[in-house]
Amino acid sequence: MSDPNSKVLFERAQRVIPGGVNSPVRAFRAVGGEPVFIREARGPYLYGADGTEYVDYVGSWGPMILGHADPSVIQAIARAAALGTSYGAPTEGEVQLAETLIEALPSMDMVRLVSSGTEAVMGALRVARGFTKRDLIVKMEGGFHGGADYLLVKAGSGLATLGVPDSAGIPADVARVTLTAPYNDLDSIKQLFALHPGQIAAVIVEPVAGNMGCVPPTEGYLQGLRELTQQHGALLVFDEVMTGFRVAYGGAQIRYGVTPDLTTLAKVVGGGMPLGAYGGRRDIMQLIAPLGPVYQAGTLSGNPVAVQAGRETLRKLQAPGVYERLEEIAARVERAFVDAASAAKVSLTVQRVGAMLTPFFSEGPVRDWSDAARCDTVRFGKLHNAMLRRGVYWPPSQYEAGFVSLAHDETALARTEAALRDAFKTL
Ligand code: KE4
Repeated sequence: MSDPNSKVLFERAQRVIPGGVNSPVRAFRAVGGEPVFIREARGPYLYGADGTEYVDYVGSWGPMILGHADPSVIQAIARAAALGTSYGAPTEGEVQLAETLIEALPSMDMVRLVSSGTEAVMGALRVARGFTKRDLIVKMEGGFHGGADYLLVKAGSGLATLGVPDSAGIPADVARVTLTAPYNDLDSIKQLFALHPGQIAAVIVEPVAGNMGCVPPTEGYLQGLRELTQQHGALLVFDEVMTGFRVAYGGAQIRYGVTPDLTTLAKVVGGGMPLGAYGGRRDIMQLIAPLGPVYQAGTLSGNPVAVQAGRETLRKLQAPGVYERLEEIAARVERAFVDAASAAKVSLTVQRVGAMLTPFFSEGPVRDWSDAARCDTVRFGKLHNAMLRRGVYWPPSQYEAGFVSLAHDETALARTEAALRDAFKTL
């Protein structure tokens, strides 16, 4: 640990917060060492407690697609906050954000704003069960959809990172209603429908998996899920919490041209403030209280400050050329990994979709969780530490995606390339 201030803060934190962090993956357990405490961030940079500058590729796990402390987003937040931080009553901003989301996503006729991706997923799956009057949910091994009990089954992200795919504290009866299948495997979905005829309410999928590292859908996979769910009267739920406005303006349903029945969003749409959303077909969404019998509520749902952060973020993402620029930046980071690994004769597989990517210490392509689980996570940890020591802050887990932002400029990218060239030599 090079940052003494972080060391002191971490010791204090561990006395009062489990593991010293408010979300497990931040603890650096998978990569060794101790977490860097962050004092501030600007553009592509994070600044550690001791002032050390890092080129940031975590981006708060996805939201910071414009870069940190974007001036106009900060201004939107300040302006909104000066008018009061929360009313518990409807506001014009919520309507405007809802209209923007509906315009951007083909799947959305109506949308409900909440405060996190977890809440968005819980709402979407509850209305899917209410609509179909069925109980079973299908998720993919290595898929992560937030903290709802029944979804912490063979889950990715922090659970995969810690090697505990199933969380403790989940009653067997709850886990029983969740079926799992390998990602990118349509036959297994066909089998589940055959085994549980008329009982599956929904299939939820990350249309580009990000929580086992970045794993793209194979050709025809998403369309296959669309057809199978339609055929069996189940709903298709795209969890676009990570991919929404990240892999295209709108998300993976735009990039791959497959329209689900329901979509969940968070991260980018909140611009770094707590905001999530779920939405879809009108005939489904009309079941939600107060219109219908499916109950979902939230004190800070549609929070006026978060809404303005999200609105300003999406407004800036509508500018011409934004996604071409993100593609260029991310392709350059991908190239940097490939070139550094090749120069050091290290076998590496880099997988990228748009502005999200993962370097896998894997002999071949990573198509699903079983491939991802074979990666050399020890070597990944060594690379992470070597990059950190050279001022590049990469997500501290092999089973996470890295994110670029529009703020990653020539200086930040050149520093990244130099750091990677050096770091790979130490592996
Ligand atoms: P939140 O409740 O964390 O806002 O969203 C949960 C969620 C739902 N769906 C997908 C596809 C997600 O990736 C997430 C959360 N992502 C993780 C990182 N992979 C959040 C970071 C963390 O757990 O600290």
